[in-house]
Amino acid sequence: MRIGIVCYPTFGGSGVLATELGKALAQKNHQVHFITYQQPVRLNGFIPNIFYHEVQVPPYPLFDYPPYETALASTMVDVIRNNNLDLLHVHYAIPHASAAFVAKQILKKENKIIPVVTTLHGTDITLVGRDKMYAPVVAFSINQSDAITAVSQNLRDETYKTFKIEKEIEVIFNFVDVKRFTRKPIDAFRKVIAPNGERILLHASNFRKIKRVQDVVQVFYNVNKELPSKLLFVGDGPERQTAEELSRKLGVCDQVQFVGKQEQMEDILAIADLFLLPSEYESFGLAALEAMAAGVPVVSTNVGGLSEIIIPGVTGYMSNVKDIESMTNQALEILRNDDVLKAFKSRAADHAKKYDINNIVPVYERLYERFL
Ligand code: GMT
Repeated sequence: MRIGIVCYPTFGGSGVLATELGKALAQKNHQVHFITYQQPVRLNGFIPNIFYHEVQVPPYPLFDYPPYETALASTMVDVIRNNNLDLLHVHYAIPHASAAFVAKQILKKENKIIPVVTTLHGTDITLVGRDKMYAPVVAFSINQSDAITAVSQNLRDETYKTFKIEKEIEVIFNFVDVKRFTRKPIDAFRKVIAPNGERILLHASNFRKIKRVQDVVQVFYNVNKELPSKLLFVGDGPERQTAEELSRKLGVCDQVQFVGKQEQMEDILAIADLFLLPSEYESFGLAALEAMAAGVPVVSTNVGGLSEIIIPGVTGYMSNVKDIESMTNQALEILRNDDVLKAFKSRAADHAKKYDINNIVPVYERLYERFL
């Protein structure tokens, strides 16, 4: 098949998932055309069967707000026409689903029917999408999609609660390439981060408010009082300063390292002992799944779809949002004893196999085939 994939090209989970899906489809001999405003971060090097089309928004002095959605819809039309695409798969509803609707209408006039699959990822429904400045267009364009998928049951339920959706929303869980994340730790790297064999705690995200990075620092501060440990922050975003200031205020800044945006997550996760994810909401928590695939147990909040991937007491633990004490106790329980930690690590890695790329990508392929 010839498939167009539209997504955010950044480090966010929706873009990562869309890129990994495109790469997996290309390996299975589908022709995949990415349509984004930048080269997606996980799309590096030359990959056969993959094409990249950049959306450019020509500037004009009149535009205080450059019309990205118009440029995106026009690029979609151009790519679909010139490459005879069979299907368009858009990830994250805003503004991709409405741009796809416009492109579809234009092509219909030329007798070209292009089915549109929209995958909902989370905040496109639960946070941004429900804002009244976006909601009518989001609801309309989701309903106009030929198929709608959500990355967890929780997100499907939230979508039905938030909008009047007239179609079935299919749940297709996010996935991880287990083989890629099954890595031996690089000893020299571990030594640089934790020279005296300290436990390594890790948080990776886009540092938005919803991630509650201040709770990561608080939990680490408590753990660090009891156990020699280090904290690695991977990623970047608006709350980085908050995390940095708090770790300075609590006197743990020497034990905390900000390593910025990283592509080689598998190498970083390989040296970690515990992943902290105290978010206010996660539709799924792809970062937590990648951690588990690398054999890293997760201590998180019990929000959104996290309970669909974390088994409490087996692959990690979950607590109420802001419950620092509970998250601290859970972290300590996992980290205190070598054997307990080893058991959590091995069960986390085992459980992640359920979401392996080889199990989930065929589900998307079967969905696409329905439109052939
Ligand atoms: O974080 C966001 O605002 C959007 C989005 C993204 O691009 O990272 O994240 C969502 O999609 C991921 C992939 O499906 C999920 O794993 C994340 O849980 C979800 N984020 C939220 O729901 C906050």
